[in-house]
Amino acid sequence: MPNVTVIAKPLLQKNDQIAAANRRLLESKGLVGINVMSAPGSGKTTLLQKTVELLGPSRCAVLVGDLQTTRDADRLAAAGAPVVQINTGRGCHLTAAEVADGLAALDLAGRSFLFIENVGNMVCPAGFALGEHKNAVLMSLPEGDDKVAKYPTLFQAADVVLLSKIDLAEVMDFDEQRMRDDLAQVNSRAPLLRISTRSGAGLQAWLDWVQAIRPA
Ligand SMILES: Nc1nc2c(ncn2[C@@H]2O[C@H](COP(=O)(O)OP(=O)(O)O)[C@@H](O)[C@H]2O)c(=O)[nH]1
Ligand SMILES: [Mg+2]
Repeated sequence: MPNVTVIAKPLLQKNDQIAAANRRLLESKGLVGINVMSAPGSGKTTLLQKTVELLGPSRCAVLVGDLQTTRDADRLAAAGAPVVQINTGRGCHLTAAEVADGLAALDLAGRSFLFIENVGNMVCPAGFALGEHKNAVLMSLPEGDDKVAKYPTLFQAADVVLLSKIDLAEVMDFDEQRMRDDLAQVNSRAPLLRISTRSGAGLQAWLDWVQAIRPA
């Protein structure tokens, strides 16, 4: 299948070049970038709302990708940070070029953290670098304990895994040890943080992880 290789490789190379330029831009302005990925509904926007509030809106900027609507941008703007919503139409993930356009529309001066909420999807986002320094992958407890095993590529890309909505543990059948065993098979370096934006559990550990990020 040489044609597939010939076509796909330059596309990914181009994306990687733009991602590298995005990373340089962030570093020149003193920011670290965090790419937040998960299935739709895992709690990305809610976590970023809390994160912006707790870190301080003046330290943060946010890009958010969805196929349609500005609903997430509206929620994140209410938390006080500058936000750009990227509508991908049919696109199941953000690209580095879309992030470059988003960065151009954000005032990054004096800020420390760029959070990128990727399009909700457990497959496509992990294949496209955006210029981030770290990848945060959420999975929520109601999604079921088999998701790491079923979607390993997403979890392989993670620098941290957030098990979200742990306040629902009592009402769900979720075998956490099974999920941890699956994670150990695909990614032994990413810490697993148990969080709930509802109860506040684990949020300090997440903030500590974010604030420890340094450009590579
Ligand atoms: N019980 C519970 N619900 C949550 C938690 N975090 C988010 N949710 C709910 O999950 C739904 C999806 O959250 P959202 O942040 O929009 O997810 P996203 O699609 O990944 O951005 C919303 O109804 C949230 O209120 C949590 O920690 N516990
Ligand atoms: Mg969202």
